[in-house]
Amino acid sequence: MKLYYTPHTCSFAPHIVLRELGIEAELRRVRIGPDPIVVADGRDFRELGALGYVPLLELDDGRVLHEGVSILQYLADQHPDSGLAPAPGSAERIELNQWLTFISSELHKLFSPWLFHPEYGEAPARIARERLQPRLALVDRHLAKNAFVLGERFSIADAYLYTIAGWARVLKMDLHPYPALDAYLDRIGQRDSVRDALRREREDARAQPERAPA
Ligand SMILES: N[C@@H](CCC(=O)N[C@@H](CS)C(=O)NCC(=O)O)C(=O)O
Repeated sequence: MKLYYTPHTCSFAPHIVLRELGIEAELRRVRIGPDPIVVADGRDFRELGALGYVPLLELDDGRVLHEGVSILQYLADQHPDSGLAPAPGSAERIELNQWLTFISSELHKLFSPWLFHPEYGEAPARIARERLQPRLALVDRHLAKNAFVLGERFSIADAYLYTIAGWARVLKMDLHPYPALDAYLDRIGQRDSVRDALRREREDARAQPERAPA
């Protein structure tokens, strides 16, 4: 199995889940942007994913999975005993789906033009700052009452929320209005899976310097 990833991006969520599951996937670093490449061999990354987005998960049978939310669910569903996702069809699974969709459409896609597309100018930052406030407040209210997104237990939604909401810190947003979210980011950041994934991405970057674009 190969995870196509870029440091500091949403691909960190499936990487956390791989570490939670103890799966030794190969890491394939991608330089995203207008001419995305697989760093190891300089291959045009759009040969694998038309939009040039990470994450992609290449399975051992050659299938390539895209869309972070489905990759997270694929990994969890392959290992139902992990408890990383409730059983398909259950009420808890619907709750998980709601949260994954919320994180993807209401948080991730507000942050990402701001974070990854400086060519769009100031507008994405202004719009994101404004629209993120009520969304982060909603998350904060939920985390004030729940240790994890689904309550008492870590799930794939936490891997995703930690990754995306963590961008607020990268972008130096003031998190004082969201103390429960702030504490949650500290808490999840201490998990072995998160620290291990971070360490592996750093080691990979050191071991595999980027080639100049062809
Ligand atoms: N719909 C995709 C979006 C993934 C996505 O936005 N990936 C970002 C990094 S967080 C990316 O690769 N951006 C490259 C670009 O915008 O060119 C998913 O949810 O997996």
